[in-house]
Amino acid sequence: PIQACLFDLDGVLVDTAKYHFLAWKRLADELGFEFTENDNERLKGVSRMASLDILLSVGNVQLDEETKIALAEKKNNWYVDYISKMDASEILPGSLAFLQELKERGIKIALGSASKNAMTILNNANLVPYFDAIIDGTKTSNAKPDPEVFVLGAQEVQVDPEHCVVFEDAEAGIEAAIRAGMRSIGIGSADTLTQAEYVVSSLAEMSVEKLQQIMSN
Ligand code: B16
Ligand code: MG
Repeated sequence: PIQACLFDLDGVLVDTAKYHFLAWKRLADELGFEFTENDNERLKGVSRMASLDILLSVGNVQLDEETKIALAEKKNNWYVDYISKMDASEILPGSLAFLQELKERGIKIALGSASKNAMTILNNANLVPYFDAIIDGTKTSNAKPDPEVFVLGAQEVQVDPEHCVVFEDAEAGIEAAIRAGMRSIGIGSADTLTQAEYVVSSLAEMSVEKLQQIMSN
């Protein structure tokens, strides 16, 4: 049976993907090229600097390292400004009920996010009390699909990988779960999350009973 659930943050528990998009689009606007929501799909779950490289490739722009660091910081300042105003209303449907049920049933809860801004988001959304472990971009050195973020989370809650399940909206995150030797559930569409064991459109479709049932197969 599953003893720990590890959650990605952006796109799984909270709707912050729209703020990442707004900030990246603003940067593309300044640089003078088009950046669409479709382009933005490729940035999900990807680290900040890797995201910038993808964005610049969309605009066919080449820059030196120093300029890139400055642009990433600029984007982050806008993003931090957007998320500083967010609150619990931006928690995605079903998240709170599922976290509550996991807690009541004694299943450990860990965060496994690439974001260096995870604590700001968790604090603003009042989500901190649910977590037994919080691993984010400030505690890891290798980005997903490297399994580091989930391996550290499982260690902190002291559960073996085979009893852990990862909830992810990005293909890189599902791959990280597989490489960590964990089970996986995709949040989104089965067309994009092809490697996930099972896919739901949101956590509103999840319950502990359903989880244990899916994972017993
Ligand atoms: P930051 P997750 C990821 O968070 C986002 O999906 C991704 O779009 C972002 O670039 C990355 O965090 C880094 O975020 O710039 O705030 O450090 O999905 O792993 O929770
Ligand atoms: Mg995500």
